[in-house]
Amino acid sequence: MIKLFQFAPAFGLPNASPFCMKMETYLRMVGLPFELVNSGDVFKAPKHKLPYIDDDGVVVADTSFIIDYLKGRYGDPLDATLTARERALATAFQRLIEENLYWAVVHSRWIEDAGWARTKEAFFGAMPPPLRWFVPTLARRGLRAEMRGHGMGRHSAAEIHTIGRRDLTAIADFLAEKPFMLGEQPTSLDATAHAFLANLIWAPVDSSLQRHAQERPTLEAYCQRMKARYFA
Ligand SMILES: N[C@@H](CCC(=O)N[C@@H](CS)C(=O)NCC(=O)O)C(=O)O
Repeated sequence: MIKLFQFAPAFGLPNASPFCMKMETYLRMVGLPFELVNSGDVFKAPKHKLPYIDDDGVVVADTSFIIDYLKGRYGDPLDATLTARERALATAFQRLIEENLYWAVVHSRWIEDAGWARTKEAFFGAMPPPLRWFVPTLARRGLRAEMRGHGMGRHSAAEIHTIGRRDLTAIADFLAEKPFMLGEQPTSLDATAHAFLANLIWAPVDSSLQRHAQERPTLEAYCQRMKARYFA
């Protein structure tokens, strides 16, 4: 049985970590049986990030490598028939969402004061003192350093909003009226798109990015479609 090690759910979502939610979405999409382990323990994770899986002793970290592993071991019902052009588009949108938009969302949750108040309460509210007094500050400092290392953290808040809104516009324009990102049938790109968009649109964190996404009804309709199909 596949064990999926992730953070505990928060914000009323399957997971407030878009990467953890992506992994659960993918497992549901391909219909593989799995068990959720809400350990939240990044120190036990091979790359000190969540999620990772343990598949009867085979431990794999990073959602892309996990999906590669699952495709190799259990087959590839979602992406096997994609053309080279569709694969290229999927890779490009995956990078846009996971490597760029993600950091703009991190900024809205961890750096902007209003978002930080919600994040702190949701992620650390149940933590006992004295941990609750210093762990949130250390975690926020760590995220600030990561954002700076990535480069997103070197921009002003207004510039980060511009970057994030541009990504969301690109996703909305590309999705347009299609039911799924690449057309009539769902693919693994939809695990990424759904997890990251739901984490933006449905998390109780008001931000310029959230409003921009909510103003594009096709994005919410898409999330509702994915939720009804895979999380009913
Ligand atoms: N590329 C990784 C990214 C995973 C990731 O960034 N996970 C975040 C949560 S959304 C994490 O574990 N952060 C903990 C930390 O940075 O200490 C993947 O695809 O799995």
